[in-house]
Amino acid sequence: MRTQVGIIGAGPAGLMLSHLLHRQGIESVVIDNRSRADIEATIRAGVLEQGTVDLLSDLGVGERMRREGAVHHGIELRFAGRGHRIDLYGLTGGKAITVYAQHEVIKDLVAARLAGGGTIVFDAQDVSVHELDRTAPVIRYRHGGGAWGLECDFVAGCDGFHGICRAAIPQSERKEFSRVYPFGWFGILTRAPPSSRELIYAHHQRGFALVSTRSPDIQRLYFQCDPHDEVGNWSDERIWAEFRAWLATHDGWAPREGPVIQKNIVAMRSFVCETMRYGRLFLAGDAAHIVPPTGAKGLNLAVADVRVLAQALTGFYADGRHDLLDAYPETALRRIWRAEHFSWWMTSMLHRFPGNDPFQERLQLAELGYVTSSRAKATTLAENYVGLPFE
Ligand code: RFL
Ligand code: PHB
Repeated sequence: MRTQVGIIGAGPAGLMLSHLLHRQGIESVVIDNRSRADIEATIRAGVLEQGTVDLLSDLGVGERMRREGAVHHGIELRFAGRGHRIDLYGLTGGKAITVYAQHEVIKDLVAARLAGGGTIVFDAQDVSVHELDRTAPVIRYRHGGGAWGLECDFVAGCDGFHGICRAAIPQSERKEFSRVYPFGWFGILTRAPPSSRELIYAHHQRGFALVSTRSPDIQRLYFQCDPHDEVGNWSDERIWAEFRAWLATHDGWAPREGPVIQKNIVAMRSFVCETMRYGRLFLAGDAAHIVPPTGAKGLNLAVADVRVLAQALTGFYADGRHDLLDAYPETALRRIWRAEHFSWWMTSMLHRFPGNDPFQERLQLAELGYVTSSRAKATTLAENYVGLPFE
């Protein structure tokens, strides 16, 4: 088998890349080690930046998102028992975010790619990459009882944080930066109508909580937890008691409660792998970087990476240019480090750190007070949250 670009991973990065390449007449094959049902059912992100929304629409895969996604013009920061609105729309000259679940984006991207004649290999096993420093790298994998080799011009490593592509870059060529946070997020889906028209990011003495939505009758909520805790330790009653306490306001606000239909615990880390290229292998998305979800940036960054990578590959195939491919890591890393900083800042401002002393808590409250009273500081939050313009 042969293709122009072999893409490992059918997450947002890999699927978007294959759409972007297809639009330019460049062939690709996407290979994932999970089943289609599995990738379409994994609950993750919810917030899409304006640029991500526009790109999905440009690619002709935004129809259901426009119909079912919810456009939000603001978010609430809640602390010391009071809510403060950040007017994203007003502060950014008319930009907004769309709340539309990542697995719905995945469903739309997979369906459109298959309908357009694209090849996505699901359930591949023992995926490995070879000859990356030659002109014809090879992806090997097992599928349907047979062993396969896919020869390509380039390999796109879009296989997430735990994938095999980053590890295929020799250690001596990689510089990695990381921070593991001493807390996780306990996430639930609950069958109840939205508690609030906009997302609520809440700072409480005992920790951070977030109120998000999925649809008119499903909510997504999170609270900060011990990353080593287990979901089995948490009954619905115990979960709701935490949300009620952490989200309480002086005027008696309470979340709308319903049966908890899904629970999971997410670890929190920041991570960047510098160099996102080795020979003919290019990393994109979570394979190269991780942000804590507080800034809602991970999926959006994955999309921004492949936007740059697709332009570079187009330059190569259309005009024989190598310069854009050479510049890919540097171009992508500028946006990545900005998003790393924003996500770290939001995380630091809103979470309780173990051993949080009263001094640190007062600093957080001072910063939250400033963000919600200074137009300049609120604009900093707003323009990063809706997504900075592409270069
Ligand atoms: P993905 O989505 O992890 O996809 C990688 C794909 O690669 C496959 N794979 C392999 N395939 C073949 N061989 C192997 N050896 C393979 N190993 C792995 C996997 O099966 C998978 O299908 O990476 P990608 O495409 O880079 O996308 C990244 C995003 O998924 C991630 O950054 C976001 O989910 C982060 N995130 C959020 N991002 C946002 O932009 N907005 C949000 O509101 C937001 N909220 C979140 C989030 C992530 C969360 N969790 C669970 C970490 C909320 C949460 C709770
Ligand atoms: C979500 O809806 O899952 C969500 C929203 C905002 C975040 C992270 C996750 O910052």
